[in-house]
Amino acid sequence: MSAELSAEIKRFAKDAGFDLAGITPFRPLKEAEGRLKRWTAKGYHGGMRYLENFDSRWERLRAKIPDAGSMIVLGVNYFSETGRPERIKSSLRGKIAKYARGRDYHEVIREKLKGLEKFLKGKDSRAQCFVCVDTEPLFERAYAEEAGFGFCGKHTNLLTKRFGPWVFLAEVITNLDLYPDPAGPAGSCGRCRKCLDACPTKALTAPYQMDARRCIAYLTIEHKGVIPEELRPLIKDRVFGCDECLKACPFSKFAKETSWPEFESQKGSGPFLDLRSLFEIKSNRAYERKFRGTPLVRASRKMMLRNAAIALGNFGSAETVPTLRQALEREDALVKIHVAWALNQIKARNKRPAGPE
Ligand code: B12
Repeated sequence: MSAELSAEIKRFAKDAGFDLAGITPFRPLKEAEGRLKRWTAKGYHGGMRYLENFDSRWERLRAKIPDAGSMIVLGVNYFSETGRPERIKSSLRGKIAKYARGRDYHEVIREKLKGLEKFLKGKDSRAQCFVCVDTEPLFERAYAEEAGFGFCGKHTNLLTKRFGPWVFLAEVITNLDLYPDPAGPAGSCGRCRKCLDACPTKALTAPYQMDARRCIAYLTIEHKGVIPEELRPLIKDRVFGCDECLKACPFSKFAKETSWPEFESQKGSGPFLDLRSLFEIKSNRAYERKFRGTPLVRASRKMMLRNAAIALGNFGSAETVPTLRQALEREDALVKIHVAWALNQIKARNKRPAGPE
């Protein structure tokens, strides 16, 4: 086991721009697996069926490098407050969660991980590596805890003392025999319940327990069907993801501007989309072209129009009626259902006598 090589790898990762780097054994995490099974048994994962096949996916991952025993865990601070002055009228703005405002982190981080892989192979020609970011069957937050990054908060996200919760996680699995870092001192949220109280849809049903079927991130990005009517008003103007539990977290005081230019707002869609102009995107291809290289392509055009219709319904502004009426004629069933709901909301809002809410 090489302590020297391990230190060198972490230095290289930091020089390459990673904000956090640590090493932990690559091994199954039985406790987290048990939690995942209990979670999916309750149906809390909604339509994210891939979370049900953890065991077979894990076996396939292990088979890629049968003698892998180490994992290099990386963290990237993505918090960004920079941006261009907002030109979209406030009643037409659909909000994007912070993680999705710049370039697609999967692509950006994978590219950097490849650099790390090259470095490892240069150090030892027998080195085999597999790079992961988000999509592999790994409990990324639990491994990050083990690598000493911090601890899991009641909102279920990893909290770090250097950047708060605003970090992406990524890993390199390798057969190099590396020296593991000690897990950080056990942290705790104590009695704090700010994230649970702040969740607009009460998706955090208990500390460390999320019912994804109510989470705005799930509903706007992963869920492909109709959004339950009772949740629509609570979504407000959020069209892609949600940050409320993280913003309410006291650890957000540790947030600092990212040093990754790719995650600055001006490199992607930015913090807001013009809801009306989304309806001018007429084909899936045009949608993909417009948002290529950003996380927004994770949602399809019709999912985004569904989300936009909900936001317009919540704004209740009569000026968007012509756009919505046109969509009611042209779009398919999923969009229509939400557009019809939005038109009803606008009608109800504009019938009410003027005056304070
Ligand atoms: C599925 C998924 C989602 C789902 C479900 C979220 C969830 N909480 O599981 C949805 C779509 C809702 C989602 C939303 C978001 N996600 Co997401 N998501 C994932 C994914 C792909 C898998 C997560 C998973 O395995 N869930 C399964 C269940 C069983 O996990 P769990 O119940 O939360 O249990 C874990 C912890 O809570 C903890 N735990 C559970 N119980 C207990 C009890 C105690 C006492 C303790 C101490 C700990 C603890 O241990 C478990 C194992 O780690 C990961 C990537 C990955 N491969 O890990 C990204 C990931 C978790 N997501 C991420 C991000 C950024 C987000 C959003 C912030 C995006 C946004 N702004 O819209 C939101 C945050 C919402 C939230 N509060 O979680 C980051 C989080 C980084 C971080 N700092 O933690 C990850 C790691 C992706 C990445 N590579 O960076 N996500």
